[in-house]
Amino acid sequence: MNNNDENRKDKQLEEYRADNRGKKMTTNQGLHVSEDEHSLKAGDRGPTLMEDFHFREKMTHFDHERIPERVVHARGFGAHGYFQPYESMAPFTKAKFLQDPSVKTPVFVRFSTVAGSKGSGDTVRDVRGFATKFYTEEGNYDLVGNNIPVFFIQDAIKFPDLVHALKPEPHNEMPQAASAHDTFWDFIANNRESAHMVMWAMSDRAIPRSYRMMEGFGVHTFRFVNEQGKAHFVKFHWKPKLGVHSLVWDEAQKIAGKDPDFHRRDLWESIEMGNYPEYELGIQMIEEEEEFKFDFDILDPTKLWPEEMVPVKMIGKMVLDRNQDNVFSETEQVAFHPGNVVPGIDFTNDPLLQGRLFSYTDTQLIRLGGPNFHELPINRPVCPFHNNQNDGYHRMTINKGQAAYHKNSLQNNDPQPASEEEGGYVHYQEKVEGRKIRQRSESFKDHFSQAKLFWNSMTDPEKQHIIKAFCFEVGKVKSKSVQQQVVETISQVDVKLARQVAIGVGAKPPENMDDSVEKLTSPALSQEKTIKIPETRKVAVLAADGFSYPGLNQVMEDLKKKGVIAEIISHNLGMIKSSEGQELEVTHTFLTSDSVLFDAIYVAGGKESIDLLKKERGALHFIQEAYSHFKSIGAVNEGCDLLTSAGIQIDGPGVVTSREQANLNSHHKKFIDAISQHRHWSRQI
Ligand code: HDD
Repeated sequence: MNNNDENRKDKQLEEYRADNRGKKMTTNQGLHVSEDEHSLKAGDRGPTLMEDFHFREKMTHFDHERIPERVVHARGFGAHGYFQPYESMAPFTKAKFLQDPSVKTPVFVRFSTVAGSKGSGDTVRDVRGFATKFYTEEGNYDLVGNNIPVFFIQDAIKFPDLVHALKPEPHNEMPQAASAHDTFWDFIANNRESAHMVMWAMSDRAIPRSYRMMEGFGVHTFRFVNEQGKAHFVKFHWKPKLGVHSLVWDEAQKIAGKDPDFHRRDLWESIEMGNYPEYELGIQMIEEEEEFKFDFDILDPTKLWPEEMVPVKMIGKMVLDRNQDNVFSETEQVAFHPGNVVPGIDFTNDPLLQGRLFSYTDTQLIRLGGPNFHELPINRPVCPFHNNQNDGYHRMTINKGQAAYHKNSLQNNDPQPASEEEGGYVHYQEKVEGRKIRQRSESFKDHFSQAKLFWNSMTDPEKQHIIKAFCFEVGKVKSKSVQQQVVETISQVDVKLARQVAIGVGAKPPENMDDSVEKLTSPALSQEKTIKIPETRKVAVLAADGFSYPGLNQVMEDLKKKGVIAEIISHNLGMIKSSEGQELEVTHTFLTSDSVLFDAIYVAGGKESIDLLKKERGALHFIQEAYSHFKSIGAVNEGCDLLTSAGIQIDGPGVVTSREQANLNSHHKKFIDAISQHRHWSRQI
């Protein structure tokens, strides 16, 4: 196999693909099956016979179809693609996949939610996993990150506690896929290292609009090591080409009922349509000599490196351009591990990272049923792999020869370790010395400065969303004591925030309201300054029989030119007929769809159409709900009357209307600009 072929993983997977179409059915032994609807019985009303091997095999396989879901990140969805560097990173790392801008490395990415079970909703308030497997010519490199750059805890030994607190409570297994319950908030109030992360988790970051519109972070500080052995501390970022955008909380909750698969559907459909999700890989680097120059410990995973202090350099791009063939074989069986590294990328002493290096292999053993999960098609490296490990459940390879140990003199079949020059992995020779202690470094003890930095960097609407999120979550907590403790914890971040939350949940507001401390900010933390473009946004066009064809046809064309996807919503499926006689196909009805599944609404003109829509409660609800979720609303001619009937203020923020046929071009341009803004927070709801 050509090591530089960007399709090399796909070609490898092809060897394992099976296509049942047009084939005759056999047993797993290859025997042709003549009958698949009746078990073998003694007489047509008699008992089933034990000798019915086809029944036994079919039923046994079915009985064993499930494997344990992941203990965290159970619900996920993957896609294939490639990564391509912009320039050689040789001065900083010898990792081969980061050397040559002409080489594309195949990748498989799995996005996930953390808390919910495999069948839970996509749009719950949660951290999102963003795990990437690079199939490099030097072996698999896994960047197992999240969409939030910091973590809840500093030491991996606390991970089981965090997860036990977050997951549904053990006595009644509630609530599903939600952190709004007593044990989670009890954990937060009593483990103050979580203060920074919980600010992110209560922010809009935890309810992304799409996997295509969220950032990814490696979280930990890793090391880049170059050919000469010089190291740099490095943090990894994924920056989405479409910008970072979120849902509003009410919308997210409704989508979880209307379409629990919202995020996976969005990813799947975008790839099917050729709207390939794209992310740039960015790195922040710190010289080894500068390790102690910051007012936070750069090895502390509850701290980020403010981008204004340590700029992010974009070093390549990742494009997801192929959907998986089978979710179980790919999304479910893929096994990530932050310890899967390649020469040129190394670890640091971050105690969270160190513990992760144990946990991931361990969990795959129970999840995938033995030590040979690396042989599963999705996990196989694209380069050859040889060692003396053998046997175990589900071994696929047939290792030839008498001796399976190194060193041996009987045969020359034992793989030899490679020197560093030959690509052998050599750990970075950091000098390490210390007493054996169970203790946290003093430099890890500031839990609030960056939580404050995050809060102070938010715009007003973002702050309002955070306050509401706290009020919702802590408001669901039953223990008054826990509620009070949470208020006290967040008063360390911001007293005004704590006061608002206290009022919201009926707790005692903080006594000391002095917030005269210096308010540092990092503008890069706010989503408001993100990329704002209309591409791939979804618009619901409301129309019925008697719509005005020229206007609707033109808006559909203009939206399409800008990469906006428009779908017609009406009373029934089938065709609607314009007043001029032309027909258009309806995509969804008011019953099968909902405004929460769209980014914007457009009401077509045409008196007859609007008269019909005015009688349709679903149409009015569509508009009112979209308005209350701050979405762009466009209307032309009689369409404006429907907005008025829905109680919408014409020409308020993000409401783009026109009654002049001659001005349609500029009207559509304004509507598309409004869609690019994502949401119109200045709207008074
Ligand atoms: Fe983890 C899965 C990300 C801390 C133990 N983790 C998992 C996945 C992601 C992350 C994206 C899903 C991978 C997939 O799609 O299959 N985890 C993180 C990040 C962390 C983090 C960004 C902090 C920086 N994790 C963490 C700690 C531990 C674990 C501290 C334990 C010591 N994580 C696991 C696990 C999982 C997992 C139990 C469950 C399923 C799996 O590994 O394959 O081993």
